[in-house]
Amino acid sequence: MQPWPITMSDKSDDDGDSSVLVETRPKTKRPPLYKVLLLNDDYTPMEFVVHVLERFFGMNHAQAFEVMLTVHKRGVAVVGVFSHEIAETKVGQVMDFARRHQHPLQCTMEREE
Ligand code: TYC
Repeated sequence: MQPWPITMSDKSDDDGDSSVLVETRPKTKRPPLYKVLLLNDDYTPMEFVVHVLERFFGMNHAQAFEVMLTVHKRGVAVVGVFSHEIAETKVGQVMDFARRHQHPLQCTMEREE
């Protein structure tokens, strides 16, 4: 009859080593993230940019207005950080929406270091 709980001395692996459960370095790396950048231009209306930021980047009106002004003043701003696939989708959505409305608004992505 076995007593409970089973102790190490019951197990066949009790060979005296002291680091059986040491974890090794994981060989999986986190996937890189990508910054989505919005660029300033002289023609796209401010309200259109605010709408883009609300529609595609989930910002409220105040946040969107502030980010739009940052791009307007500084020339460029990061409007979000995403996986490669999501970043590509956002860039595509913005570029397509701007083109359909005949605005020269530019949106790009850049790998985050
Ligand atoms: N500079 C534009 C204007 O004065 C506004 C603007 C802001 C355009 C941000 C693009 O990404 C942009 N109408």
